[in-house]
Amino acid sequence: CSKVTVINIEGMTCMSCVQSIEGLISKKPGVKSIQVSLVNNNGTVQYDPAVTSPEDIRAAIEDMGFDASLLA
Ligand code: 9UX
Repeated sequence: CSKVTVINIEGMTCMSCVQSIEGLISKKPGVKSIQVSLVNNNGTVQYDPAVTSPEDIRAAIEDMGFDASLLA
């Protein structure tokens, strides 16, 4: 099964931020794909809800030093 969530990410200032988030989060179990946008300050994540959750992914991005929040 597969779901999509959009996570707001504040604090990204260069493309290396984008690449480090994509690189690390894409390796997280249950994450099928992630595409981060610097201009939109967000990340679109396709994930398996049996393995991970939007809150879990949000917390992982937060742990990298960014201010991440779930959209309503
Ligand atoms: Mo760029 Mo992002 O020098 O944490 S990698 S700001």
